[in-house]
Amino acid sequence: MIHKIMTDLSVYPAHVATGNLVAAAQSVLKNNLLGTFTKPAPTLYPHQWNWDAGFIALGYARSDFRQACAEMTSLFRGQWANGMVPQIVFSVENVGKYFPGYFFWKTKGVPGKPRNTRTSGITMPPVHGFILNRLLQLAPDTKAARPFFQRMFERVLLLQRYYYKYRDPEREGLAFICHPWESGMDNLPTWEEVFTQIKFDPSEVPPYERRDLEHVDAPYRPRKASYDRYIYLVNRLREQRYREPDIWNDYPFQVQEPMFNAILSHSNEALLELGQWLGRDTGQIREWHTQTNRALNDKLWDENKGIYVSYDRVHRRHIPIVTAGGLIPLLCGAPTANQAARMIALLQSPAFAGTPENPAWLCASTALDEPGFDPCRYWRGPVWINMNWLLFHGLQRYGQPSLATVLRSDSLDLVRKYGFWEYYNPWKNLPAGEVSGGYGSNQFSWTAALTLDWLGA
Ligand code: 2M8
Repeated sequence: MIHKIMTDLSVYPAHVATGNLVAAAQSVLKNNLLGTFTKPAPTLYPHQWNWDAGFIALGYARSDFRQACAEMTSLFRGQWANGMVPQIVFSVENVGKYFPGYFFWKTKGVPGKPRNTRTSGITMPPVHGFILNRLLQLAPDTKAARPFFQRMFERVLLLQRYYYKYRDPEREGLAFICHPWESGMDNLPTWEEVFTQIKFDPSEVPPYERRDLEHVDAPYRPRKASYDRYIYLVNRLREQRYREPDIWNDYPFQVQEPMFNAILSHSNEALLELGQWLGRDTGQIREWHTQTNRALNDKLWDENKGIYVSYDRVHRRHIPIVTAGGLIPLLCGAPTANQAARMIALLQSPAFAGTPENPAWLCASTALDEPGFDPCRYWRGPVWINMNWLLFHGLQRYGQPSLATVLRSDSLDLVRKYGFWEYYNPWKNLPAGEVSGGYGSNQFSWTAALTLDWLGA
């Protein structure tokens, strides 16, 4: 199958020679730079995205620290008064090039949205705390950068507080997401399972026109049925003017997902360190961290599967689907030694590693043996470099340097073999006729940025 985006190959070679990896990765970022921030991809994603901005900042940290800071500052221009940092901060010059664009979200005039910045109305995994901490470790001059860290500390603290105040109504220590797009892993089979419980009339889906399929062929992107549901949910949110917390009394998609909460928790840990460096009181942050780690174990651990799974709080049930997100709590220190051993065994089992006859690159986004697995379709199975980066750090934390090295070397091998794609086929032996194992958008920013971070460049 040929993907349309491969027309870009005249401009960007797909195969990257090993020696040129750093230069090639830097040129991906340079080509995607749009004024003050870097867009995730040349044409598919022409605005600034929330967690992308964090990963992208790491790609600049060693070579252009000023730009690394600019990525964060630009994203937080979009922060709402309640602390929420939106999924997208729209660039005025790319109006109409992405769906759903600013006007579809109808956030204009919503109380608390910054007046001069165009944003969507939902959020994304809060990576910013630990990104900030890593930037501090890489800062060429911490004294000169202190005002930046002081400013950002306040902003990120406000963001963390937002989750505990508005997305954790029962004060459990777990934040819920209100849309698959908030997870960042938009098309997991997990969300299909939640959708089976949500009934609506087709007339409740406003008319819309997808733009993603102009850039990537349909088998690599979500199906129409999923998009209808994404848009149905956006419509519910915009009809209620994003009015938190009341809006949640009657809203059908509220899921506590393990990766999202592990990221929230790990950002708390990072803020603890930053707060101490800045001489701030960190008592509240410590409490959040303890509470979230405990709740991850009490509520989202699946003893049967040996991994963390999501909980649908509206329909009051767990969704025992095995995804890479279920392994990410290694990052925040939640798992006990026994839980970590179970997850590590699962990661090395056929569920993720494949078999000697049919080996897989680590780590498939949805486990290879899940009924909803698809090696080509967005988030249904492909390997994502940001997930591998998060897992790499989790494995290091749990004293697994050799397995962590596999995550890193598989990622770099995929980049060398195919180029800086958005996602990759997890099978090492591609089916006959498959011309490339790289899918979605080529010249993808976080793939380049995290390659740079791994290469220490
Ligand atoms: C993808 O999501 C956007 C919606 O937010 C889309 O498909 O249009 C996801 O992979 C998400 O995690 C990512 O942040 C975004 C931009 O790279 O693209």
